[in-house]
Amino acid sequence: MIKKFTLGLALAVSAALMPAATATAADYPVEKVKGAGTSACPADSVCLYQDSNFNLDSGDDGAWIWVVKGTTARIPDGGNDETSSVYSTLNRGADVWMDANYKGDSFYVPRFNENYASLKNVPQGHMTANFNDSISSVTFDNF
Ligand SMILES: [Ca+2]
Repeated sequence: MIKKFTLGLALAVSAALMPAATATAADYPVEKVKGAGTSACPADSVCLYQDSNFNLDSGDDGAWIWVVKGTTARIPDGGNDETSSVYSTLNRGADVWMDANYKGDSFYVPRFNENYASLKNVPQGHMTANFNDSISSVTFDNF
């Protein structure tokens, strides 16, 4: 009885892990969707919004969200240097970088934090930096 339960649990765990393994296998695990608001950001993702205020002011045609599912050396699909707001649903930290390959200035994006509705004055120590239309790569922290 216990053995059967353990096997069932092991199968359930491996099934739950499979989508993540598939997504991180891609070179650029990024999905491009249209949407607005932090609720449009899927679970376990860093969402790079084309416009400020999480695309909420973007008009009838909407705007793009690049949904980042893993560490990405260069945002694909027209998303390079396009981000104007950022939101994360990850259960770990992430950093967004100005240059490709995790170079240049960066900042840390905590989970469920709405402080980055605009990227024009991101705190950098005692200064601020303008990250608007600049983000080129994303790193996910290890657990
Ligand atoms: Ca850049």
